[in-house]
Amino acid sequence: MNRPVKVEASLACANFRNLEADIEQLIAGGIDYLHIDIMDGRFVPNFALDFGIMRTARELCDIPQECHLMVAEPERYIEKTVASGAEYVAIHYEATYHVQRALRQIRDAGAKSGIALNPATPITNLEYILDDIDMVTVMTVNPGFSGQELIPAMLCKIKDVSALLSSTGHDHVEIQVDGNVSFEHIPAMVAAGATMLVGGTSSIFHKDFSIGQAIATVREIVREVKPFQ
Ligand code: S6P
Ligand code: MG
Repeated sequence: MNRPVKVEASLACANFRNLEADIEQLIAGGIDYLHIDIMDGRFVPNFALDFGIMRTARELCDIPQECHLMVAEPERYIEKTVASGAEYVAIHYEATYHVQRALRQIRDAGAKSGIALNPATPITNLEYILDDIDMVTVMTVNPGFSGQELIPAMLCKIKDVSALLSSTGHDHVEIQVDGNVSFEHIPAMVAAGATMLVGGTSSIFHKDFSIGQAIATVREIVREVKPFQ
């Protein structure tokens, strides 16, 4: 798989005391997507962003938005998420009884469809929905919080998803990685096949770097990666 790697900023990790300043830096740094985490306090034990934040971000910039719904029964919110400006909507495999129908609903609403897998969810669950997805999100931590440690087995999972997509003629499906996408882990993630990198506190919003420096560093690291043979 040889596709340009997209660099994304996880908006939940931005400085909400001065969101506009962070967004200006993201624009200047040429970030590819804003990753919007929506949490309902039920599917995950936490709350995060909402449609209001999506609209605010749209008022501040044209950076495309990509929305990660960490909510139970996401089918209840798909149209609203798309209407709020999401180019991609990712739902969790574990969050609905009717995964395929919900994926269709995303496309019918006019967005690209993503399926997110919790760390323990096997990739065999993708087998019969490959034609219904534009993106697979490999959760490299358990969803719900930023600042967690990578689960090492997830590097193997990225590679397995990549092999599954290649062997079934679904190379166009993006592989997103979400959770502890750090400067240190990016080489292994990209070498394994990741094409969309969600950067939070461990890269794009790293406390020791400016946002501009962080984006440039991520791009530099990505350029150096040699794919697995
Ligand atoms: C986690 C959420 C993620 C985080 C991101 C934080 O539930 O889906 O998008 O916001 O992973 O990044 P980091 O670098 O702090 O792990
Ligand atoms: Mg996320």
